[in-house]
Amino acid sequence: MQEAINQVKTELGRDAVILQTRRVKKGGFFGLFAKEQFEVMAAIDNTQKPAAQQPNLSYYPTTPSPAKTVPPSENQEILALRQDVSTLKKLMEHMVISFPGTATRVSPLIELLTANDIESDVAQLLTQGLPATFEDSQTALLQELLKNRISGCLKRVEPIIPEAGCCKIAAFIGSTGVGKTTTIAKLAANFALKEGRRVALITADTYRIAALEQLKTYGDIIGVPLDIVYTPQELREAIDRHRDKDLILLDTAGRSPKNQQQVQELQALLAIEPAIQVHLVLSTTTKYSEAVEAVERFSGCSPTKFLFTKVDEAANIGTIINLLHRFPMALSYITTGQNVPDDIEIADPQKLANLMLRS
Ligand SMILES: Nc1nc2c(ncn2[C@@H]2O[C@H](COP(=O)(O)OP(=O)(O)O)[C@@H](O)[C@H]2O)c(=O)[nH]1
Ligand SMILES: [Mg+2]
Repeated sequence: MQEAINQVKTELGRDAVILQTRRVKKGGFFGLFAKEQFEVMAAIDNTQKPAAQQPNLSYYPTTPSPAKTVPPSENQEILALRQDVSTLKKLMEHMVISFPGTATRVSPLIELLTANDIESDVAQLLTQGLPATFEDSQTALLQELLKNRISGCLKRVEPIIPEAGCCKIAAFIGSTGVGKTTTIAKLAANFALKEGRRVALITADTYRIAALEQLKTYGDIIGVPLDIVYTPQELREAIDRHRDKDLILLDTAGRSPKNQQQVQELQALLAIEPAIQVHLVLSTTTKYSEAVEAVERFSGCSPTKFLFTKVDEAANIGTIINLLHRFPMALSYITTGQNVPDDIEIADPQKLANLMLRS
């Protein structure tokens, strides 16, 4: 709070009068994971100040004529905002007048969300405060509002950001066949060939020869080294060998989340280096209940990011918001096909929200 008040003093000067201070919860999933923030309302009496002492005259006008003093771009923004507010006001008035007492019907908005496999508790949260019934002409506007709410829930995006002189290590874990190895090949090709980063691959997927050969082939084509490790100690040594790289991508065996022993082995492997960022790879074609099971089983490996594959094959991607609601982690990438290296993108909340509301 003291910091907020100091900020007010810096911005408005020592004469600013604090009118009100309060703690507010902002962001999060409609209050569920909200962060506490401080709000300070302050005012400044400009009329008492001699004009000469007001360097920021355009922002603190002494006369009530904003047209003259507010910069034109700001003026337009204010006008646009006013217009938005008045449209919304009209819309809300209309809703209340036209549809009294009809709140018991299932909202078409909730129907739209659940048709896209968004769980009903999540759908309820997303539609909080929105009318249950409305005219067709208002559908587009309300859907837009929903999309904004959805993208707000997906806004924690954390892709891999290599830094020169700092060896980033990213591990990819998840069930067999979700697309870990293919995703690693896409990332390696993009970082090494398009961005000119120094990349090394390490694989701990030694269960199947075919899996080893798959990554070896990609490594050879991209021109990056591949190390094969069987034990945590070997992983330690391989990481140390590649300290000079910008990025190490670590592939893991497609453990079955049902096999707890395999997951524990993986946990022991990843535990040797705390700097490893762990991406939990899930296919968007997986049923929500199975995806939940996978997240719970792999939780011992401390993943911090979701990476969703096969968005091109999924009938809908409601699972993404369902999972984020239940497990508040970041999103890293989504993959959209089998092509290496093109079919991968940094997760884009707005784009995902659009996809999520396919009707
Ligand atoms: N349609 C589609 N297929 C994918 C995608 N990512 C991976 N695959 C395919 O899924 C299969 C399994 O991929 P792989 O990388 O071997 O999975 P891993 O067992 O998790 O390493 C392969 O046939 C891939 O081509 C994707 O985004 N879309
Ligand atoms: Mg693999």
